[in-house]
Amino acid sequence: MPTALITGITGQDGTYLAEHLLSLDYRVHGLIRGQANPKRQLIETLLPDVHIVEGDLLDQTSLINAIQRVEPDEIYNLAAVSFVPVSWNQPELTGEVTGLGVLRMLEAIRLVEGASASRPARNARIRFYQASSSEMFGKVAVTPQNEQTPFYPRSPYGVAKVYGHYITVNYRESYGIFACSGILFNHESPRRGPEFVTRKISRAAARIKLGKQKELVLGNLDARRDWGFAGDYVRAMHLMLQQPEPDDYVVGTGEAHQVREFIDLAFRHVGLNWQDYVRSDSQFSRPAEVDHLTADATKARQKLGWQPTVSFEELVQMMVEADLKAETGGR
Ligand code: NDP
Ligand code: GDR
Repeated sequence: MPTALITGITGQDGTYLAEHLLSLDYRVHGLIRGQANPKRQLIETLLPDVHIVEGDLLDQTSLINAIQRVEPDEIYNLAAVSFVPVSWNQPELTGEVTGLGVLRMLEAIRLVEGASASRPARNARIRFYQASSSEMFGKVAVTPQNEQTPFYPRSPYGVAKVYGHYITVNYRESYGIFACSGILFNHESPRRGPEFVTRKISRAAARIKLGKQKELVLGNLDARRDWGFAGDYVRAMHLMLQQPEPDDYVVGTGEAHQVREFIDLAFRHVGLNWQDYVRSDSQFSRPAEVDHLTADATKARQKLGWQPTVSFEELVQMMVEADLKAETGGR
């Protein structure tokens, strides 16, 4: 039975990945931080088969301890300060967790596997996945973006992810660690945090329909993103670690849509005209915006055999339906 350790188990991707690995008969451990993390109970209820291990990406020793205790075959590093606007308010924390946290995880693997500059980890057992991001492309040089596209991050979050990406590549090349980086484009689900734009919209559409909310205030409605379903993307993470050689892969649908298209579909799904309820306010605008992201996932399709199964329209409907159910006490 293979064993996996997932950091960021309490996040959107952590729960989907844990479910996927459990369905493949993995023994799954999830790293949870904090003395009394309020999301711990959520994991114990939603994923009773996941074993909880305590640790924090800010604490090197806790990561070494976690690896020594769990003895994982695969580590998925999903933990991060992941909300882009927060990264301007807390840039140092973002750098520490989202950037240096990756180094701490890799150092923990290097130390446990006994690799050094003079002795690469030749019989390395642990396979490592780093959650890189399309935010690294930022002010894009070309469209669509693939593994060769240069990075131009536009936020402290994006800059921290670039560090995490290259330190992963560097530990692979320096120490022979089986380390992969998945450059994933935006992926959403009913479990998406309510601060992200898709969930903010699906939740508002449901609540406005039910008379619980009057309006929805957003920032830039012109931004374009390549949005897919999170449940599809965790399959790609797992596939990357099953390949004969470690490598980096872009994962996305190849289709970009404007924020206003997401709004239009969500409100139409509940029979409302969005122009009557939505307005834009600069309080939700960003100091430097990423205008347009589109994935070229040819390599993931060809080498991993990966493809998305949920269309943009189906994703919007899934999220609005889930929020309607949640708001009427169905979840
Ligand atoms: P979430 O924001 O839902 O989850 C982030 C997770 O990180 C939470 O479990 C959080 O735990 C944990 N975390 C934060 N700080 C620490 C810390 N110091 N030590 C340990 N754990 C910590 O993110 P997603 O699930 O959406 O994304 C997963 C990863 O993929 C992230 O790295 C994100 O940046 C990246 N990514 C996401 C994309 C997306 O569209 N969803 C696209 C590309 C990349 P807690 O509950 O304790 O706060
Ligand atoms: P993003 O996701 O920044 O792409 O990062 P988010 O949903 O926050 O923003 C997407 C786009 O929508 C615009 N927008 C708004 N965004 C939010 N959150 N709230 C609003 O009110 C609003 N109005 C307009 C934004 O300006 C932006 O252009 C996500 C995260 O999951 C990252 O961790 C991950 O790396 C990337 O996706 C890929």
